Amino acid sequence: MTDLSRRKLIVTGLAATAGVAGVGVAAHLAQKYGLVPPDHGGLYGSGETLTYASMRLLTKHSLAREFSRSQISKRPLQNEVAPFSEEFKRFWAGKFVDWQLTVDGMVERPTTFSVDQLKSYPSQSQITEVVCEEGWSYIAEWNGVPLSYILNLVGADPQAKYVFYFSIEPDWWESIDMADAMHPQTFLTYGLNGDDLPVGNGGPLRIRLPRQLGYKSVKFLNRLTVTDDVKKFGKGLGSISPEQGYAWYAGI
Ligand SMILES: Nc1nc2c(c(=O)[nH]1)N[C@H]1C(S)=C(S)[C@@H](COP(=O)(O)O)O[C@H]1N2
Ligand SMILES: [Mo]
Repeated sequence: MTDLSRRKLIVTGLAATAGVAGVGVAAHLAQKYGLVPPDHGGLYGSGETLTYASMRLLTKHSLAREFSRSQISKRPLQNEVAPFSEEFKRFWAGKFVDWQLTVDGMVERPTTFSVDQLKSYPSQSQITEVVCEEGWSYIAEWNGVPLSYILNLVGADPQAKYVFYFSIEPDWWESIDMADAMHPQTFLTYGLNGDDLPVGNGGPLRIRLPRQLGYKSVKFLNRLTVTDDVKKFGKGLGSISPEQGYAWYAGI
């Protein structure tokens, strides 16, 4: 099932349960609590708003399922990526010692981190599932540092609404709200199943966001920006996904 049809089902189900008046109430609540996603296309009856708002109200503090070591998939799948740029190949040839993650925007101390610096912070692991909107999934152990740790380190403005994040691949950029950015399972990962994160899975650095579909877990991460202003990026829909027909909020 495509992400779109899945979303329609959720919305249809919600609307059926809530009734037409309920949809209006949900839309009202969404607006009141700032739960209107950047890619909403008009508030009333908007599938994006209902999905995001209802999931946020229900699941703000919920955890994605974690698995045991014995449930790790035999081979982590690697989705196809576009051909690597010359720039990326140079980083790769240098074993990524020069790779940098820049963190800027609404932060007290804009900072640039190397992968080794990120590795020097308290490392955590999670055994979670990557779920692609195309219908496949696998379970793996991810090593990294919680994004919340880095946001606290740079002094991210607690009032800011979003974290935008970018890959060295120009067509891969996303954003999440602060609830997901500070969520304990949102990691900057540099390790997979006990080894360095393979390039095929987004090495040297990738965000892992197990509560959303795979496409939100952007590979080859090189910049994070804390912001309130979604309009500054692309067409102002929160990420490149809505520009291509996928939802900005891809909760699972
Ligand atoms: N930079 C970048 N990040 C990306 C992608 C990509 O092509 N480029 N593919 C996304 C999609 S659609 C999925 S499902 C997951 C797949 O992760 P995997 O290759 O580790 O299985 O990565 C996501 N992150
Ligand atoms: Mo995907």
